[in-house]
Amino acid sequence: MRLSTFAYLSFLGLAFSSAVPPLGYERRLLRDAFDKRSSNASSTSCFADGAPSTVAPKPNVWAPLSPTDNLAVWNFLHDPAAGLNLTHPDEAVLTDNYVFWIDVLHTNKSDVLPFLDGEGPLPAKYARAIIFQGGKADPDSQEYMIGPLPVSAETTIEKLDYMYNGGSGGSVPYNARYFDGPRSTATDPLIASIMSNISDITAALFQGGAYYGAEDERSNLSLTSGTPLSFDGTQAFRNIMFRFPGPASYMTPLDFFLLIDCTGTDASLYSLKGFVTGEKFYPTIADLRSAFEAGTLGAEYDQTVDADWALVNYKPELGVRALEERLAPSTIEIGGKRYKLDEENQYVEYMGWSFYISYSQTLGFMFFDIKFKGERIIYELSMQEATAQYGGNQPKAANTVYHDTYYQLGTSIGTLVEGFDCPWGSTFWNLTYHSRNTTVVNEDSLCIFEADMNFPLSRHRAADSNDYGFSKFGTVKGAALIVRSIATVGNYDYMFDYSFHMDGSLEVIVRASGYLQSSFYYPNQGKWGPRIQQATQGSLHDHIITYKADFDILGTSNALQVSELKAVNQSQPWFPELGTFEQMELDASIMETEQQFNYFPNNQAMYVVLNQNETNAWGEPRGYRIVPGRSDIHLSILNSPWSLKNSEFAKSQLAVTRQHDNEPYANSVQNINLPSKPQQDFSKFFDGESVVDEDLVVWFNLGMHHFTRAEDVPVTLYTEAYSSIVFAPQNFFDRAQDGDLLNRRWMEVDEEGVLTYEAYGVTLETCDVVLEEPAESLGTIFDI
Ligand SMILES: *[C@@H]1O[C@H](CO)[C@@H](O)[C@H](O)[C@H]1NC(C)=O
Ligand SMILES: *[C@@H]1O[C@H](CO)[C@@H](O)[C@H](O)[C@H]1NC(C)=O
Ligand SMILES: *[C@@H]1O[C@H](CO)[C@@H](O)[C@H](O)[C@H]1NC(C)=O
Ligand SMILES: *[C@@H]1O[C@H](CO)[C@@H](O)[C@H](O)[C@H]1NC(C)=O
Ligand SMILES: *[C@@H]1O[C@H](CO)[C@@H](O)[C@H](O)[C@H]1NC(C)=O
Ligand SMILES: *[C@@H]1O[C@H](CO)[C@@H](O)[C@H](O)[C@H]1NC(C)=O
Ligand SMILES: *[C@@H]1O[C@H](CO)[C@@H](O)[C@H](O)[C@H]1NC(C)=O
Ligand SMILES: *[C@@H]1O[C@H](CO)[C@@H](O)[C@H](O)[C@H]1NC(C)=O
Ligand SMILES: *[C@@H]1O[C@H](CO)[C@@H](O)[C@H](O)[C@H]1NC(C)=O
Ligand SMILES: [Cu+2]
Repeated sequence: MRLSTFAYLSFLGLAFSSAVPPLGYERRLLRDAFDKRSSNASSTSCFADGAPSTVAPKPNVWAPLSPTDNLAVWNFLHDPAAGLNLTHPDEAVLTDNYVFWIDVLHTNKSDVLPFLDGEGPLPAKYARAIIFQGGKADPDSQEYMIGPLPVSAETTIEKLDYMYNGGSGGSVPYNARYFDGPRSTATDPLIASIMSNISDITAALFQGGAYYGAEDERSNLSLTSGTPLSFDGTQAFRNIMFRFPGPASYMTPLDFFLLIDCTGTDASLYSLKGFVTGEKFYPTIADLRSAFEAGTLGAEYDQTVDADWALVNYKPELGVRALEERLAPSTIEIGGKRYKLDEENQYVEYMGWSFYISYSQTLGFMFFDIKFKGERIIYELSMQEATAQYGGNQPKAANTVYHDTYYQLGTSIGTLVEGFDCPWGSTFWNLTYHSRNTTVVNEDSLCIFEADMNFPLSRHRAADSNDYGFSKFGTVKGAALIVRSIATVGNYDYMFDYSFHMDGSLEVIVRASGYLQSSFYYPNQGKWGPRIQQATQGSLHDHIITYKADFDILGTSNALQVSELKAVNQSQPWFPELGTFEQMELDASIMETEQQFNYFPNNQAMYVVLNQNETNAWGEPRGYRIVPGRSDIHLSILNSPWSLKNSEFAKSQLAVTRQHDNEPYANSVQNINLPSKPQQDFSKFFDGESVVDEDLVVWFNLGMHHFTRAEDVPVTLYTEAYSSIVFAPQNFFDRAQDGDLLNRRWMEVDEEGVLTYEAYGVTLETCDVVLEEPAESLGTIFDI
């Protein structure tokens, strides 16, 4: 469509700049020259306007805590009357009690449904708080629930034990609790003393690099140790790897590891366990020194001190690509926004879809009450955990398993760059979370936009025996609403997309970019990944992103149907010459009990969540299919001591459970340091309960086996590191939900060759730029 393309471009030039909403500070920093161009051209373009507003049918009962409630809870906890004997975190040492964080507590579904669907009361709001209790005789971390909110005479502080099945409720042993500032500070004197003692050795091995302590200006090595740092909470250790510091320190690891024991709250008892370098273990300083003096230490390659190669900036040395100085194509909501928002209630309506968005500091954005054309499909859709497990013949990679909720993944969701992270003109929402008694705003951290799918939703050109090639020709526009956020948790930038398609299907996508957690490169270590730079190995690892989909297909009475495609030998009397012959048939059954399971080999089974009591016009039960997308994997290793019982949710592609108020989450946020004695053991959800005609929850995993490569430098690419799944109507309707869309073209050619072309009033000129679509152009488009 040559003419239309021309119209589109002039349209851009005319009206682009007025699409920009008021800017905040960080956004202003991020804005680039293109975006700054601010003409005063008439702002009459359709897409310049924000989304029309709507009013949510009910208030958002899943909303995060308000700043007022957070402050009130903070003050309530710190009131001496609460009896918690809390110290301010800034002043706290290991043997004090202090607040780790406060967040909203999941609202029980059994309280929400009567409110949402009937005249039930507004569910009470509760906060949850994790308090480190180093001041106790048996120090631990204890989680509390505080409510109802707002704080009043009725508000109480109770131990939050009910949702943990590990046996100790909301209590986590001191050794396994989050490794925060005070714990890190407590280990530094030991590390500094050991590393000062051997500074001549590290300087000789690592280009003058030495470590004298976190606050010592002479230190020019940085250190890192990950998780788990305990197996069952009776011990704590740090397997420390040294690196060259800087913005890309993840990419400049050194071949030097210090292993220490840091059990308990008495730092004077912390001790050296040994050193590792050159794949050898040295239990004492003396052992290390004698190896050094014997000249046996040292690596073949030097790590790069200047890691400019690891920055995501322009690298002219890669060459010039013709025409690359031109602006790249963009998705633009050219006809004006086609979704409605209730920002106060974080509620969205789009093309038949409606849903609420919520947010938690650990899980990030969550979706509730997802309906299509007024019928509920999913009660809750939320990311539950982002796990990564590494492999390598050295202590750091072998020891590393991450649960990113431990690091409060939700608070790592940051500002998005318009035009790059999300299309120009997207709706941006701020993210608000609380830190102690204050409220932090991460500006423009959620974006909402409708995107051209760049392929039609459906089409058919009915071949005919006339002379014109076709007689009837229909094609329907493909578009989807995408809700996106990006969490940068340490090294990785996880991009979370939820795509609401026109036909009632819903796609969940996760992508990963950012730095590899790399290792020092030794020759002949290909088993754990390739050499990707002078002295850097891309460490092999798995990413497993666990999600919860609490389906409510037309109510809570649902079942999971498994339709296996089977090859069977049959005979058919009209093919006597074949005798028995093989063909395929469907073997459908209903899954009886809760279980973890994997997709069939060759994807030879279909999974459908359906309501056996609700049928479509054809008498078929109405349901939604779970369609595997790209890279729907589970963890490669199932019996690692580092992820033994605290990562069970990562070990199957799918799972189905009965919904229970006391099983809201797949994982607990401090489970990572308890692999052999978990606070929450997902596998205990599977206790033989029936999932037939029950309220069921589907847990699914996306992820990537990260086969690292030189192209992970400087950072991993979103093109390759992505995984997806689709939930698609399966006999939910009586026909495809594309008939009611006006964004389509319909053409008919009669016997005389006269073309009728129907655009249903939807053309490019719905914006200012009026441009006739001249009839003669059709000839060139359709070659008739
Ligand atoms: C836009 O208009 C305002 C008010 O007339 C003026 O102050 C401003 O300089 C104009 N901006 C540009 C980029 O022309
Ligand atoms: C309160 O905690 C402090 C440590 O922060 C401790 O020294 C003190 O004994 C505690 N008081 C009570 C009454 O438990
Ligand atoms: C360094 O470590 C060795 C071996 O443990 C010890 O004998 C020596 O006293 C230490 N030196 C210093 C300065 O701490
Ligand atoms: C570390 O600091 C020392 C002393 O300033 C210097 O000689 C050496 O080059 C530095 N090494 C690195 C890797 O930064
Ligand atoms: C986002 O936060 C900034 C800074 O606090 C504020 O100016 C802006 O109005 C907020 N945006 C929205 C949509 O609330
Ligand atoms: C938050 O706590 C700090 C330190 O205790 C205090 O200075 C500040 O006034 C508090 N802010 C509010 C809003 O209460
Ligand atoms: C069908 O019969 C053939 C011949 O006996 C056999 O080789 C094949 O495995 C059978 N297929 C199935 C699905 O049983
Ligand atoms: C489904 O319908 C049957 C027959 O009407 C009824 O007996 C049964 O209780 C219904 N089941 C559910 C879960 O509603
Ligand atoms: C939520 O349900 C659990 C399990 O039934 C219960 O223990 C808990 O008290 C409920 N929470 C609220 C806020 O009512
Ligand atoms: Cu990776």
